[in-house]
Amino acid sequence: MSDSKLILHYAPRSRSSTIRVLMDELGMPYDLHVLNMRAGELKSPAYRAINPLGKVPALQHGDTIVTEAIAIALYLADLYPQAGLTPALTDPRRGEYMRWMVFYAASFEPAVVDRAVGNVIPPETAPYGSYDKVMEILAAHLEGAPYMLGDRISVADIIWGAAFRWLLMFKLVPELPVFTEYAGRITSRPSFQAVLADEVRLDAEHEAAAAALAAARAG
Ligand SMILES: N[C@@H](CCC(=O)N[C@@H](CS)C(=O)NCC(=O)O)C(=O)O
Repeated sequence: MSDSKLILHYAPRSRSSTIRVLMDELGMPYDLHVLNMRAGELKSPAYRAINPLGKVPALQHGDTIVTEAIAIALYLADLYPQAGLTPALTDPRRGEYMRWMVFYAASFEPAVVDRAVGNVIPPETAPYGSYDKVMEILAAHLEGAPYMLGDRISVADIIWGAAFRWLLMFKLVPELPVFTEYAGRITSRPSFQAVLADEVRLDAEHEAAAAALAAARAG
């Protein structure tokens, strides 16, 4: 493993929160570069040089920059297998792990976003088939076991647990007991609770800073 420093480019209450929790769960040392999304810091030229999309998360590891939450999660999981949350290449669960990590980014998120904005795409064209089918598959899968890969928690659960918590709040996934119980099981962990508590403080600071900036610009 490279011993270069890890820097997480992060803004509270975003996909980068999940990566912050994951890094804490993996027990890795890292620096947090906190950006104020409310004040437009993600769109600064300096940050766009790191992620041209102007979005978080982004990870810097020495000279390597990784963007996309799922790519970052896979990268970190393999850097810190000693945490016991990463199915190894030889683990029989590895295929299923890869499947659910990629399903998250390639099928689940697009299905949820299309639903949220009212995009109706024929199932033969949509990469995810249909929103209802995606939810049906996930509900059936989680009915069978407490975690995505069975009886043991893995990196996949940090991703999925955080997503269900967030999307249940915004009513973007069906309020089924299987989803609420799963989200509660994962996000009641101390790692999530610590980050969520810190984000209340950070977000209030960011809101005040953004308001002060707007007032200064107006007057
Ligand atoms: N596909 C990206 C999506 C990242 C993303 O949409 N991040 C949001 C926060 S959850 C963001 O940075 N939004 C700020 C903006 O677009 O101005 C990923 O998975 O990392």
